[in-house]
Amino acid sequence: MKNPTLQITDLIITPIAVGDPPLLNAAGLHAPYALRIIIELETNAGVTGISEIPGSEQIRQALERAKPLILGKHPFQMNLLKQLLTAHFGVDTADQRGNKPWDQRQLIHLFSALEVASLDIMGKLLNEPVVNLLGGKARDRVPFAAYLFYKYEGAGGTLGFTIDPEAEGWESGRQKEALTPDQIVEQAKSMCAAFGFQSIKLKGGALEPELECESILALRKAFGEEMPLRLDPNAIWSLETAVKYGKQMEGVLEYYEDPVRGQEEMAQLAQLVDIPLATNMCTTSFSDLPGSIHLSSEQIILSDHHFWGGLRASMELNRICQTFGRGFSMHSNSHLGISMAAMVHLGAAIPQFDYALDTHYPWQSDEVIKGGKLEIVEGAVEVPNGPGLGVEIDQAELQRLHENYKICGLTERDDQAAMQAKQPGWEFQPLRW
Ligand code: GKR
Ligand code: MG
Repeated sequence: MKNPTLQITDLIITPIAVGDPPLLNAAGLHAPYALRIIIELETNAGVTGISEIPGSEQIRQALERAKPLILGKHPFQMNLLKQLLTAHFGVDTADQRGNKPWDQRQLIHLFSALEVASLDIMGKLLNEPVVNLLGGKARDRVPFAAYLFYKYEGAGGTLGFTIDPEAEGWESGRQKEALTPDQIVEQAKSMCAAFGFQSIKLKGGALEPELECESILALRKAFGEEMPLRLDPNAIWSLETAVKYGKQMEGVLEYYEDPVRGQEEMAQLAQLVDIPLATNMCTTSFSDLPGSIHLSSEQIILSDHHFWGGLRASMELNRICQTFGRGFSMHSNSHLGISMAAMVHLGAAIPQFDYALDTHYPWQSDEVIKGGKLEIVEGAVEVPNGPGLGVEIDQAELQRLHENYKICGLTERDDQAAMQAKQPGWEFQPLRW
């Protein structure tokens, strides 16, 4: 159904702060709130498309600046919108990504925000789920992996770093300290019991490599050979360290995610350790792919529609991985149900599905969609059936989380500052061990 008069009439940008537990990573510690931005793209057809992206004041301001460029434009003409945005903001460069575990480039956030909302509008007008706009379902249920973190005790958000003594099940597991291999095994058991995950990823780069390797070996012992395991030190290990501990995890890890920094080191490591290497830090854009293929630096590329420019770009990435014999999976950051729905539509549509996808979803108890959190059953999420993304904003929750944002005092993700509040003088080191 073509509607030549369809126009964008408004872009509502709402920054929110979502309770997030004190999770440790290479860059420091998660603050009590994770920042997200919720987008509502209104049209003259009375249909509004929604999307969710990582929050940052810089990205929020960029969205505000993008607004006059896109008002009055057709919401399906993403190629034109991209041209306008690129002309205005200039292209993202590789070093804008930054050396932290997450991506800080500007344009990709804008594209993703607009493209997902545009697909949501399209789906709503056609009365079809987004997955059908991506070519239809290749599967009904999308498998995710348990995502374990070393952490301090506490739930984050309004609970700060304290615990809720009434909490039960995963709600209690979510709040517990995990700083030892045994505590990591306990966290894994609690998370897998609650959600039925059938793969496990451990966020590394937080504690001594020896301890992280011990945790992987303890997980293997506790869950047996059937449970695929992954470790992600977020590129702060030296080649020597990655080889030393990689050797101990050969035959144990399903994949080794970004142990070292940059394609050259990943390529060297690939020659020295017999574990497939995965990345969301060394190969992060289409322009990085030729180098990755040429050097054979990674065997698995971790997509993320927030960072690769949307759902259709991620479909293209999946096709390229298929063409060049590379595995494909998905990266995540702390997020809510709108992002989750988009990830599930994409995960259901990709022709090549190799590995359960990453998600931080169990760590966040807040939600911004009506009906509460999407269910994870037996480690998988069913594709929402409704039109578009199949999820709707709960406006009362959106306002509550926006109030959180206004009072929490955070405007950018800063894991180093959060860590310094616990350990004065702590500093992020791009090469730590
Ligand atoms: O949430 O702390 C975290 C992670 O470290 C995240 O920021 C990373 O981007 O999960 C991500 C990864 O796989 O590198
Ligand atoms: Mg990673």
